[in-house]
Amino acid sequence: MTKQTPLSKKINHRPPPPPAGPVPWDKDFAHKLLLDMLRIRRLEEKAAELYGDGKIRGFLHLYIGEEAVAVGALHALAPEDNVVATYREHGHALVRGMPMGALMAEMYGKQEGCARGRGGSMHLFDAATRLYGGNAIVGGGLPIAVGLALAARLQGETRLTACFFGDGAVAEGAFHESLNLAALWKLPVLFCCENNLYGMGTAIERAESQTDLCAKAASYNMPTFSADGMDVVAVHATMQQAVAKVRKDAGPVFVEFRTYRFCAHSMFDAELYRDKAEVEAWRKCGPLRTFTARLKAQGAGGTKGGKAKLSEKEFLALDARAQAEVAEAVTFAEAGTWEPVEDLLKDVHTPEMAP
Ligand SMILES: Cc1ncc(C[n+]2csc(CCOP(=O)(O)OP(=O)(O)O)c2C)c(N)n1
Repeated sequence: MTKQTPLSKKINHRPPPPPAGPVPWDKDFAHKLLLDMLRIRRLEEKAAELYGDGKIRGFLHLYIGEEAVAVGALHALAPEDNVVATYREHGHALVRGMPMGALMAEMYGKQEGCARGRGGSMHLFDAATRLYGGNAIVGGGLPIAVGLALAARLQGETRLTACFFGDGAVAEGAFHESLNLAALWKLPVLFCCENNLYGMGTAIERAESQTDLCAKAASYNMPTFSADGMDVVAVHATMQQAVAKVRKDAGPVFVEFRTYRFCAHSMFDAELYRDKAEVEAWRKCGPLRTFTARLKAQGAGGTKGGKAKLSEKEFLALDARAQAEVAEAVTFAEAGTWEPVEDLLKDVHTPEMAP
């Protein structure tokens, strides 16, 4: 830990008690969400390795530890809803339905990637699944989400727009402008804050005068919810309530998911701002670990429509599926092609400068 200036207000950085108790889902749904968490985890473990090998370059921000948020929340949306995310968006893209090969090829910079290899890890985009980015600008997605919701309103569509952003975005002007306008015009936006306690190396209490993010959002006159983002069951249930509220009132709602990233901010972060013991404590209540344990505690061999259960064999089979998908995605990306140099100015709208 480096020595830092005193804080205005100390907040609790300890993890919540690990989620416990029965999982109120049928087996198919529980396994589907577990598989999605495994797909994100295995994809990102591989991405970190590929980064070390120089196959993936530029910035890479891992979502490991936060998987329950994207998985629980996005499974509460309809396919026609819009999603806007941040640069930490591999999980959101996968759960929304982006093929893993297109995601991996994008990280490689190959033209078979979802954005022709021009965006990289931070700019995943997929019109087919209504994923409107991936955005490198902190808070940059919020005005886009409000615009998408306004467009839907003007076109007489009922879709809502879910916008994911970090706690770091809450100190940005774009956050305040977006919440204000969405509330004033009663636009159907679901503001989903992934509060992992840090914006890069800055703890939330060093950046926010008000660390109760729901209180902040409520000042814009909108309903708020807060959930344990380490518990996929709680995330899903809270998101379902929030979605229902947006659809019923056609106005914005703010949801805070209290979560934690297990890895460094990006691949260039020595992590001098937090104790190893703090990270270890959160890892112990990791979303994959606790959800798996809860399902296993319910026994093996659950049937469709019955109580969700999981045997070790079933867990290993799901994990093998996730790993096979990652291996296929790597093969796809490796076989991908570079955009020819003569195409590089295609779709660039700035006029060519005179020599
Ligand atoms: C407008 C802007 N300011 C600063 C940065 C540099 N920056 C990149 S990530 C980051 C921290 C954001 O933290 P948070 O929103 O909590 O998201 P997390 O990385 O924790 O998921 C900052 C300050 C940026 N990308 N955009």
